[in-house]
Amino acid sequence: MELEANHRQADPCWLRYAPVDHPERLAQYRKWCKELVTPANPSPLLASAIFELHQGIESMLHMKPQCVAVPAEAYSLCLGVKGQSALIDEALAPLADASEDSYVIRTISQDGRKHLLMAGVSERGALCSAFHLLRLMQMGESMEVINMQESPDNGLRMINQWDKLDGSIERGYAGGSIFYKNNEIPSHLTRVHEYARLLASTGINAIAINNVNVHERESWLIKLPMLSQVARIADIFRNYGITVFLSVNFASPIVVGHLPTADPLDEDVIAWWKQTAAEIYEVVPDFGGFLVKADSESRPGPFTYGRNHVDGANMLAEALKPYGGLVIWRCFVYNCFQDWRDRTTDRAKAAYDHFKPLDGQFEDNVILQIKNGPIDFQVQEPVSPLFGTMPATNQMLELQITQEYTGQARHVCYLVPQWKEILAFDTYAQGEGSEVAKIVSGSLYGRKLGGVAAVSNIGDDRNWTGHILAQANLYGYGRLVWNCNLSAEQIAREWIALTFGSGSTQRTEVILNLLMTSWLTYEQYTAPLGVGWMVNPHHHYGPNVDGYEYSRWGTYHFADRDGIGVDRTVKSGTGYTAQYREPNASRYESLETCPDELLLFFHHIPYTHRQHSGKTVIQHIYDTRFAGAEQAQQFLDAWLTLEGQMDEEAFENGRSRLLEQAEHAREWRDQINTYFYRKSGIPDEQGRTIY
Ligand code: GCV
Repeated sequence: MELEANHRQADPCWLRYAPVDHPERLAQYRKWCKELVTPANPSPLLASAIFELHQGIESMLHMKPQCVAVPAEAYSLCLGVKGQSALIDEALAPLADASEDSYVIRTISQDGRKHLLMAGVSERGALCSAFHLLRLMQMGESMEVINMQESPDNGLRMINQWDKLDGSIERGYAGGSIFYKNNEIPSHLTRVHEYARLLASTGINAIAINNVNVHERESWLIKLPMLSQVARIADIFRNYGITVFLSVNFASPIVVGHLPTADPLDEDVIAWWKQTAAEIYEVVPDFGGFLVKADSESRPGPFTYGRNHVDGANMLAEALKPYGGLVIWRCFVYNCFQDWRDRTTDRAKAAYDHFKPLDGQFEDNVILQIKNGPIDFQVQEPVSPLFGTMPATNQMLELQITQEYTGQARHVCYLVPQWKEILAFDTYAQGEGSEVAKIVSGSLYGRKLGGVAAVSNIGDDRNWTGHILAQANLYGYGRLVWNCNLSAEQIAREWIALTFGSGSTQRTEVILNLLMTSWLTYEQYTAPLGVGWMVNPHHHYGPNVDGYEYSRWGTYHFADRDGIGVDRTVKSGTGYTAQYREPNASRYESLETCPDELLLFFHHIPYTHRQHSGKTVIQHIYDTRFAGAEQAQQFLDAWLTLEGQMDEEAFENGRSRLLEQAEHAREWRDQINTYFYRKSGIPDEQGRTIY
């Protein structure tokens, strides 16, 4: 009952479907929406599309469309899937070679009647088209003449939940899990249903529903009776075109199966996984597959048995293959106990070193999931050099929507601009124009499987994401991985219009400016020039210059009285720059060409070194810390001008979070400036107070 009550109040986010108040638009929309032509016996997935159209239209237009099999009105909406009617097939003709989630939205005239067709190559495509039309209506677009076709850029558009069975969420900052409470899957899953709607409306088609750190309790999700509970979740997501995956413990044969080993080459282990896969597909016939974190941060893996990651991944892949299941194998593999004092050991090098030599050896249904950077979702780090270096292996990108290192839903940090930069990064894998976007979509090497996954930022908070503005990251992620060419601003504008309405230009501009400058601002008052971390160990929130949790070997950033930064050059450092192809390798290797924002990631330099901007490093640190803290205060001031322009709860949420951010940014500024002033002994040129 408690969960139901909580559900009733859940924020509809970008699906609020506010009543249309523009009289002309209202009249036009009502004209088109009197009638909804649908198949007589829709499948559950199409039924979701119909439900969404009904709900949206009723809420926006205060009218109920008539559901009919044959149009009778002069104007009608018409929802369908390939093969359903000549009309639909004709509309879909331009998408003959397009992927299955593609769709068209098109107005046509036939027999003196006008139809607005929403036609999907698949049922999922049809659902996406319905959400697209509703989005256009929410944004006040005309329905008179529409002619658009959409195909997703990425096959897998995935969400990773880091939810644990006890109801907590690793790196979750918006309350508890909506999937688990007190070591069970609750009887009411209404929030899960709402979540499926939110995700599907942005184009998401896959979700792993438990944390990649799979401990003993979570290991049992793959077996009955827990599996039948997983099936309830899969039923909900299936109706919204989203396939469910589970994270698995590599040592499950021991933990769950009571075998003496989890050696991937052991006959009993192989048989155990095959049997387990068979059981899973009995209960969840369209199960997506396994997500695996192995040999990383104390999680078990094939190394324990002297095997490699091909042995581990392929053994699971063989078990899933008969059912069309996938193994998504994470490349976040590094030894957190390594001693880096000799300056050749480098955590950043680990993923490439482990995986590059294995190219071409993985089964076709294995995809390697690679974090965007070589370290760990820092506010600024280079793109992982592993992208594009394994032409004969499926690769996908892993992003983090939850803001582990970027303010944890207490600071605003709109991450779409960062993700755009990552996707646009040219790896030169096949010469110029070999961007990460093309590698992970599979198009560069003509691979069928690929995509993007991201760690979710939702919890059971009423507004889902803790900070109201963090909803933009969840929305933006879905939209961007569907269409990587959308700009960060375009996505932000959409989100603002859908969430707050498009009525007030001033409100739109204030929120837009805040979102668009937030990543840079956050970078300005936290760790400088790509050096990373500087957060409190373990929980990763708040300033702590030496705070890296694995700092037992001394400061990871090597700051002393003369300089700072990690020398990752071939010439004198860890040699990491050699993992890039040319011209990236030389660009990062040379101090002359290394981009300023990554200077300390790649080079150890004196505080007096002059950047391309002409400023010394120490002066840059001081100036940007002051500017960032100042900007955070301006975010708050700007937000305060919006009082009365949105519901009180949203306003108050933004106000209190931005107030905390402004105060916290000053603390960041002071701690970092003080640290470097004391280390370097060089005063601020402008004589500002540094404690
Ligand atoms: C799920 C970082 C995070 C961990 C996370 C890990 C991973 O180390 O701090 O919480 O574990 O990344 O991505 O596996």
